[in-house]
Amino acid sequence: KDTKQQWFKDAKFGLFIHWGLYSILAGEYNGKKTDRIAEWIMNHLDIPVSEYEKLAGQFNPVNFNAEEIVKKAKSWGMKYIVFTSKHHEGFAMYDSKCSDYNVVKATPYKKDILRQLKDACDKYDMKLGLYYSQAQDWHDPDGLMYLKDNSHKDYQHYLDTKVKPQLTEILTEYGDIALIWFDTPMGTTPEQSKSLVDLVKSLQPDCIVSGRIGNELGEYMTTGDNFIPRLPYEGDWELPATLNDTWGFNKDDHNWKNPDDIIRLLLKVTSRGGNYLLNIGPDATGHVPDRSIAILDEVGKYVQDNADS
Ligand code: JFZ
Repeated sequence: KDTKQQWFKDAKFGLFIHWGLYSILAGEYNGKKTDRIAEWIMNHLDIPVSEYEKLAGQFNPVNFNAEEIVKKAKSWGMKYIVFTSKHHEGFAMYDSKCSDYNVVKATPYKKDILRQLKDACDKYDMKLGLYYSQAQDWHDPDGLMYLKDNSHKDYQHYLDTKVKPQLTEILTEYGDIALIWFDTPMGTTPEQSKSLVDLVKSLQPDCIVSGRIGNELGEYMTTGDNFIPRLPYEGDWELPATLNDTWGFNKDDHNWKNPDDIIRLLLKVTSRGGNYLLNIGPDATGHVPDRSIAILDEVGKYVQDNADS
């Protein structure tokens, strides 16, 4: 019997962390605001790679405190954290040997965010999964970009020279990784998806692969924001959700959800066998928005008061 995924079935509640260079723009570039999710600003406002990559030179999140975040997640009753090791922007939040476009080599901060987070997770016995944007990469010339012409690109070349080497790094240099949260597969072929699954499994057999690997090769279904599958649903599933209307930090998004509504949804999700993965988006200094903490403190209090274990 396959029990490697038991922890996921039991988890119920997790913390998503969206963090990258987009947190510097915080929803605004050259006086223009994005009305969409803030981590997509490069795409939505058509910011050229040569301009966007300069943001790395400003990234200095001195307020980032991995232990604080992990301790908070623990206090909220969460059982796992999923962190954006590389989002669509293409920037690695860890010390990558195969792309200098990363937090250690390209920023004044120079420290490995993933390393700090993993150390803190290990210390407090928290599972860490990694979001990795396998298809979209707006920095690599051969990475895909949603709603743009990708026909001239050598996608396979990008998979071979960036995705596979980077997946190998995050799965060999940071200890146990609970899951890889792939996303937006776009035109990835079944063979290509399979080759990524095989790579993950060859390096860490117990690492779970998310549904957004594409081509129905994932080991659980991750739904759209606020979408709950109809019963009966047999497989494992997870609902990722934001606390306002963005994943990455947006200074102008104050449309925060009500803690009571979040608690209601948590009950609905868990009663149907799913996991609720709630997001925070730290700002460019590494600070987690106060409102996010306040909401989760309230939700967490409910969870702790009603914990069954
Ligand atoms: C994707 C990303 O593009 C986004 O930036 C964020 O990381 C989010 C968690 O995942 O966005 C999606 C992808 C698929 C759906 C919704 C949002 N979906 O299937 O409903």
